[in-house]
Amino acid sequence: MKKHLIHFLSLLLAAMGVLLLMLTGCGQANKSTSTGALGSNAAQKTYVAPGSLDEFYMFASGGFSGQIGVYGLPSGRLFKQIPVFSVDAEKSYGFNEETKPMLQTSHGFVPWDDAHHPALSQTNGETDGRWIFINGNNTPRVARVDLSTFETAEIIEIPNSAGNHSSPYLTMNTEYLVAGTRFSVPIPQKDVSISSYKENFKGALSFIKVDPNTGHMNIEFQVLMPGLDFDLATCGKGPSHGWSFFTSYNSEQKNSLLEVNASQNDKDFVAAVNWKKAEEYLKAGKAKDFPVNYMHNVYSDETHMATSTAMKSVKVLIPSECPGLVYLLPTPKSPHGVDVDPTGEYIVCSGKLSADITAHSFSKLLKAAESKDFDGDVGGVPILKFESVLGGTVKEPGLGPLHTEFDDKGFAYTSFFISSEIVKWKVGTWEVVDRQPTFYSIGHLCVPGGNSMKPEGKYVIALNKITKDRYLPTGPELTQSAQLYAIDGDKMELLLDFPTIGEPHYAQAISASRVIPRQKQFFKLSENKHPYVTPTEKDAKVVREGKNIHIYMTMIRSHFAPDNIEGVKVGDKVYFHVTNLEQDFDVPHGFAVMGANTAEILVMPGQTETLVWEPRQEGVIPFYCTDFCSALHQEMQGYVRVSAAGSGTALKWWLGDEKPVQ
Ligand code: RUQ
Ligand code: CUA
Repeated sequence: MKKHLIHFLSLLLAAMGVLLLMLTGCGQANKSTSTGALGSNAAQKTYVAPGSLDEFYMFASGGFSGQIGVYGLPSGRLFKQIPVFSVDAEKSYGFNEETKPMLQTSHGFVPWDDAHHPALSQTNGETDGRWIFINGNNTPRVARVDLSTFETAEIIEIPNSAGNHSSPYLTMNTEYLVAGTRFSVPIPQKDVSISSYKENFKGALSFIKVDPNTGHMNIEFQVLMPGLDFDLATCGKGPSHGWSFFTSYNSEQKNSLLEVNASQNDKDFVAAVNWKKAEEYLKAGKAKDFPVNYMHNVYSDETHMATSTAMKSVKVLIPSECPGLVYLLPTPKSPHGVDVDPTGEYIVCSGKLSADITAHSFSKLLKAAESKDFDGDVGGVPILKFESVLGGTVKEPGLGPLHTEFDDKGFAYTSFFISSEIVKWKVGTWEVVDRQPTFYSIGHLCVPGGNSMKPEGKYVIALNKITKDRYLPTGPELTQSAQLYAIDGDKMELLLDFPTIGEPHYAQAISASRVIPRQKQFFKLSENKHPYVTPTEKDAKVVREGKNIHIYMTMIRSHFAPDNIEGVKVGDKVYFHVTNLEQDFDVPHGFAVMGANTAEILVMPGQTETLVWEPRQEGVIPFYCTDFCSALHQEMQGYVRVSAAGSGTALKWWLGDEKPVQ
């Protein structure tokens, strides 16, 4: 019976595979790689022997998971999930008192977002291993993760935005990151008919300044564009440094049935913004202050707490009042990715509905702008003539181009969603030199440093939308997945499939050697400025303030201090402020108490975290360490006595044979 079922399942899977190949059109390409991972020494090339380290880190967005997954390459091993926009019970992110402010927005506490595009910080056009930024798509936000701790250090909300999709993309020295709105909306928001789209809706492009030392973000200005849908973006480098480029669709400016109505025009636009010019206009006082509401949340490694600040205004530049600030480049057709090649000259656009890949020339753009080679305008933003800015075309490379990255040898790699493949072509000659199928329906791809001036090359990683028959089935939802290809030879070679957490919309990778030297191993206890720190066991205490009880507790292998507490009453609010006294690498302790309506806390060495518990029943309630920290981890436990609301039980606490303190 079981055997039959398995046989039936495998037939079904095979049939699904065939069907999918027909649907995605990758059947043809499939033939050309019957070798691939099977026919070569692929296993050797991805084998990282036990105890050895990977050569690269890869940071993949989790899409609807809201987080970042950290993987090693070439092994594809998952190291960590960094909580960014979504609460994470494992690390207590968004559950403990310290990190709750990170998820504050002008809409209140928003415990989830849709994270798409990680961006590694760069210095001189090269990835530097300091920070990684990522967008929250739904409630517009940008986050910065510190790569010394692999923790989210800052989240800034973006006002006047609705769908923070074309974000975050960095300039070559991380001076700015840009964030374009996917949905145009009334700015300022107001109650109008949706069908007044053309007259009332606008799209804001935000320029967020990044402090070169601290990484702190600050919305420097916004450019108020006509009502388009801004999709993805990139920033210039080398000669084009000082400019940013945003793809857009819906040049038709429709507000319903976009799959048809926004696919009418042959060409949509790339908006080219001269941000150095914008800085001049700012200085000249050309910006208008718009009243807005947004939150700016910063986590401190000194206080081990996040703070949330309400912001009230933003500077806005209006293109029609700022000549030379922004131009529109006609671009075939509903472009998704826009990517500047490592020389900074070509702006490569992947038109989802275009047969070709179009590259604009930056030097031609400058000339066309200078000679006012215009072809009309949209809402006061001049359109440059297509022919005047065209740099080159890759003719009919595949179906559904989405995104392009570059290697260190002058080649480009473009993902094709519909034909489910990666196509390698030469920048400048525009000839296709290789193609490999992906399994299946690739979205974005990633070459280590592939959007910088100095790509590291070696691999391209496909970030796929569909896996179907590639993995063991796991119910209705199958794993999402990435595929690793070697690109150091003339031909790309498929080496490895590996599953990912959430949907990896995009990933960036970097040599591990650029990240490892910055690693923090523990937090110095002597520098802990948490308001409820307990620096030694002697300082442990319990303080009642009305109905609030603050427990200053420590943890060290393998006990809590105090571990017996009495005098808590039903109706109290108990704050366990727990400090991990360890001063060594990789020794977190956890803390959980029965019936708490929140997650455990997982406290790093030298850190303080707070768990809030509101006991509802009388009794003696245990708590314990959740992280297996020593041979006596299981003994790392304690009790809280909970008395009735009106009882006279005195507050007291102790550890071992100590006399109770009261
Ligand atoms: S993205 S593939 Cu192209 Cu934000 Cu999802
Ligand atoms: Cu501490 Cu287990």
